[in-house]
Amino acid sequence: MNHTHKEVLASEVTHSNLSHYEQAVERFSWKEIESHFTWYDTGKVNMAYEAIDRHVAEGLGDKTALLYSDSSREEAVTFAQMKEQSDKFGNVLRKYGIGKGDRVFIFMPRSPELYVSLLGTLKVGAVVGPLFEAFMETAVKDRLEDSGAVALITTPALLPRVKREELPLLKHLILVGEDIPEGEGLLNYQKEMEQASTDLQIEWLDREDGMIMHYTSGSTGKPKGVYHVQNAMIQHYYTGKVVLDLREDDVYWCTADPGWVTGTSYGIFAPWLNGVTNVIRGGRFSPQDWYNTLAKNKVTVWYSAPTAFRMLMGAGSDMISEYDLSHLRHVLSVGEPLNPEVVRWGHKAYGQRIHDTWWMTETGGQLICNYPGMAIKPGSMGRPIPGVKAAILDDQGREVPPNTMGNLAIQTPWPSMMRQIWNNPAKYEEYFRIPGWYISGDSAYMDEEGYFWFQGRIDDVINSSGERIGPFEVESKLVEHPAVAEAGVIGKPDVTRGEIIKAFISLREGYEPSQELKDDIYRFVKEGLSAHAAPREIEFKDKLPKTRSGKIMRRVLKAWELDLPTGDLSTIED
Ligand code: 6R9
Repeated sequence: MNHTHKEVLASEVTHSNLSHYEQAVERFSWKEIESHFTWYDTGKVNMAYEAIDRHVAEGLGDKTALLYSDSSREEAVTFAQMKEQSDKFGNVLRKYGIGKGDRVFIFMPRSPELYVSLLGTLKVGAVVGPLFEAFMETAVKDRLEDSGAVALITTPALLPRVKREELPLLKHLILVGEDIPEGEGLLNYQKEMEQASTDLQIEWLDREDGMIMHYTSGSTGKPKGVYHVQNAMIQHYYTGKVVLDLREDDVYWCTADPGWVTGTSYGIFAPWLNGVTNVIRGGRFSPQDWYNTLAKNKVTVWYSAPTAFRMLMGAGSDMISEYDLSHLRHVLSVGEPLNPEVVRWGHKAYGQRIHDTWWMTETGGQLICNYPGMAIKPGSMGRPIPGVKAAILDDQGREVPPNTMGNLAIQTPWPSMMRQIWNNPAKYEEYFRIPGWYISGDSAYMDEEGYFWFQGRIDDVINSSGERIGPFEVESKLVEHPAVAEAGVIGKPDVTRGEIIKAFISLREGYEPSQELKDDIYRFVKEGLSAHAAPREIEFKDKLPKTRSGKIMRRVLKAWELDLPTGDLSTIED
């Protein structure tokens, strides 16, 4: 395979840019970045201190940390208020004996309380686990059970999705909102906060102590608990500077929910480690709402995702003139391949080049990026940031020549690299099976100028609207439906969402294919697992292609779907 990519966005390709990059790489030292932190001298660390308290100590207490809004609420929280609130929340947790190393999960829609409780959890040294609000019963239970969470912060509306009787370790539920039910283990956030002292002794930690867990999907098995440690803050801080280009007076908006890694690494940590004002908008996506959020808050740096940009592109350029977006200085994207067409459209529509960035839940922070001052080649994820070496390896771990597709790999370690898959050391080892390298599971190639080009996933993981969905989790839910005998799930290409979930299903005796049945199965997954994991397309089949060992061959399903040759069928059942 040979690719030549001549196209580069106007006026940005100069050799001085490239040599600027080489120089940055030359000069780079992670040690130098570390010297920014207070713990450089003390050796003891706490993310919440560096993100919030430190700025108060340095006289920025009155600066706005959080600019929150949704359709019914608007609030500005200063760094000093954020410190005080999170200190209080830390004391609430301490009162119930929760501390260092305990897992505390958060399951609620975005709100100032979500951010306060996340920071307060970190302050007592507990490991925080944010869960996306759309998760239903099974998804919530699997994650709380695997992590052994002892406390959950949630809302009365979401409480019915928490199967407490099946979660013996989950002792405390802290409920945020109105009409808080009473009962054993149920705590009222507001009441607890009213009684809590603002005087908190922060839990000082080692750099390798736990900080946050995000569950993410692989191609087999249940979701994996990706475990990150305090040390990750080096990467969050640094990439906030050089990739997000954050400066003191910036107003920054990351559109991701904290239930996904982008919503914490870049929705919480990077902006606050850099002391900038962080915009959080609750509620659902609409083009008007988003443009209004940008205009009203005078957002300068905006981090979003290809699906959102595609939807904005679909809504047309005309409406943009109704909003004052003149404050925008820097726009970035992550989560899925960013189509060259979208980059070109963004350039015209916003006068901004959309900077693609590549990284994963497991990597904890950005690794391959387009960053300010760099020539953008639309369709490319960019180049490894200084301090990071990426390569394309064949299956034996040998680097392949430029323009050859292979495994996208990162040389180990880097500061925000995951340190564990919770309860699953074997899974963890799989990523590092080639000594000295982390194998991402993505395939890509590198061109002669060191730019990386995404090609696809090597496994069966589905990426719908930037959210990673493991086919196994969906298939497991599907077979719980009384009509479903077997199910195989694939990602089907979709113009807006990147991929949608398509399920191939064989029915049990006595059930007949029908539209009603499809609707019912869709609802079953939506209500049992989550809306984003529900199959928007279902096809009934008498039989599914399986290996002799009984594994459903998703690649055959995919080939059927895309009208491609089915490839090697030597392991198929019959
Ligand atoms: C941060 C985040 C990771 C997977 C990753 C890849 C895909 C992310 C991308 C991209 C093409 C980009 N991905 N960024 N694909 N271009 N710029 O998204 O983490 O949810 O764990 O997803 O997403 O396939 O392996 P996560």
